[in-house]
Amino acid sequence: MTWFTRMSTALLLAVGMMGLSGCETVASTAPLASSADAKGIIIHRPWARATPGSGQNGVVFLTITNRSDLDDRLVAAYGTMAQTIELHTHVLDGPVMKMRAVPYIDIPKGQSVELRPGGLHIMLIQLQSPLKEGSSFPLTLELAHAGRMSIDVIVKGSAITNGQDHTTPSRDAPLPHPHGH
Ligand SMILES: [Cu+2]
Repeated sequence: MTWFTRMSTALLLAVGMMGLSGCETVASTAPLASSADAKGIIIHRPWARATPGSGQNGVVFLTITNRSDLDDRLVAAYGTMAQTIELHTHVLDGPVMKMRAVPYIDIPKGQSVELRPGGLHIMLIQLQSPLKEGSSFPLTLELAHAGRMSIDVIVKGSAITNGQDHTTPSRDAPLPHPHGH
């Protein structure tokens, strides 16, 4: 579970930068809320798969919780680690899962939306350099109402990555859920 320890540390850092005291207590406390927090959007566990070489594509997964009173949507992601960053989903095309770019990802009020292997994800097209396990990189998310928020994405190793194939359904074990709710 070393990746988990690393991720927890980095997540705490990211949470600290957002002025939050921990994701369990965000809604009721957060006395020094950042603008992102004031708008009730919380990003949980952002992570990316390690990539073996350069000139490749990467994928970012995370969970977005909307504790605001407004339906929101993720409309874009920005960063310098890749030439192009898109929002993607997977759709079944006959027997084959394929990726499709989507213009936005709805985050309804009061709900959490999980970007995860085999489903919605943020696509990093043409990485500037490989994503190394244990490292992290900044990413900016843009939401229609909440605006832009910066996060740190943790790079995890992936035993199941086989070359370019991220179009097949993932057999990843479910992520541990650190907060027991
Ligand atoms: Cu994709």
